[in-house]
Amino acid sequence: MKAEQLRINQARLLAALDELAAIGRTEDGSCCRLALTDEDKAGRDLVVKRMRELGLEVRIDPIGNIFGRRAGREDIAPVMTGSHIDTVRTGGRFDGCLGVLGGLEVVRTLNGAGIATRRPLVVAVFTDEEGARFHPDMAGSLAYVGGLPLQELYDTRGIDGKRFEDELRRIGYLGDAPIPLYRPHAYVELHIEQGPVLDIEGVTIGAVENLQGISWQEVTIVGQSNHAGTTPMRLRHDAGYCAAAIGHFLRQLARDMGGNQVATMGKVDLHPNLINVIAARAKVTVDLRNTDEALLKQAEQRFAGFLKQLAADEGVKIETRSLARFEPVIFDQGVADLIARTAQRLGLSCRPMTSGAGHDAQMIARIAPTAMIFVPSIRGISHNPAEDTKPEHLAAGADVLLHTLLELAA
Ligand code: HGY
Ligand code: MN
Ligand code: MN
Repeated sequence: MKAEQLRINQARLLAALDELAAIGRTEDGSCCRLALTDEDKAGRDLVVKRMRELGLEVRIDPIGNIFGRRAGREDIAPVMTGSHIDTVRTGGRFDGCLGVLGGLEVVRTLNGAGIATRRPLVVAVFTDEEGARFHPDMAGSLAYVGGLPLQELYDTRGIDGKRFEDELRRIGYLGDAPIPLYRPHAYVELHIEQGPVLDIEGVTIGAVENLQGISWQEVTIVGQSNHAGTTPMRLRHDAGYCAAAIGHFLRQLARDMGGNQVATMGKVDLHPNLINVIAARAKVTVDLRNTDEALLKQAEQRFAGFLKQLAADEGVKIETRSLARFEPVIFDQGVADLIARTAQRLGLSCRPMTSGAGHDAQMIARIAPTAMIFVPSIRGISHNPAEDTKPEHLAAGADVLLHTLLELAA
């Protein structure tokens, strides 16, 4: 069969996605494989096994990043694809996994057709993309490109207090490959959109040209615990109220700024967290994002000003700690155009996209020409067990990946 007639096998791809989704499934149907947990290990073990069955040379680096390499006719810089298989606590079946298993389905299709490529192909699984347990997000790919010193990553404590290096060693994925093992000729990542745009517009493929900036911080408020019944309102230093005020301010801030500004208070921990005690302490996380760096900075500054005023008004101490800060990323226009041309050649509707979510591609873009392929998320739902994408869209995304990689590896 001629290369351009090649298509991936949809049933095989769906079966591979279901097989991985079963690992770490919780009773509400979520995929829960937080980075470096036993569930993450089980997912890694499965993917490594499938890579070996496909004849890929499997290498693991000291960050726990996994690489499956398919030899090319020439031993030169490879074309790389991949993503992550760690999840948030309420993960869906496709976030990250589609990029990894889509890459393996491309390999399976090429093996079946006996097609050799000039350049080697590499399918990568990057460690701790979600950053939900060990901040920041995209930690594995960030360290891979030298944006985060290895020792700093190793000493990072998770939200459960465990050390990154100890957990990586415990699950047996502290490898010895050099960092970076490969400087790819190009990198293309297939991922669900996780937003509503493609679904609402009825478009099948997104050629992702850029990705918004991300600012994560942890805010610690220290007030004074006191009796909920006897303490007059004017004498309170209520950390619980301050946490609520922060959530309200963030919503107002995003509304006032409009445009692409988004703001989320995702995690709230109160101490002592009891009905009749004014909270002594509160720890909240703040996720600010914007496609425009100057506006993201403005959002951060307005938030900092609000915290200062809140501390003065409430007589509490407020400290912030940055957990992640990534500027907006422009992907390689040539690779994005190739994705769009490939989609058109395959008769698929396509439109340029901006990514609202962070992805490993934004880090690999620092060392290689990079872009992403999006497929629709039904109702834009993600980080939620209801995350869903039509089977034909999953297959369409993998077909665009197949032909984009073939062209880049020629
Ligand atoms: O946070 C993100 O955007 C990604 O899901 N890690
Ligand atoms: Mn993802
Ligand atoms: Mn995610």
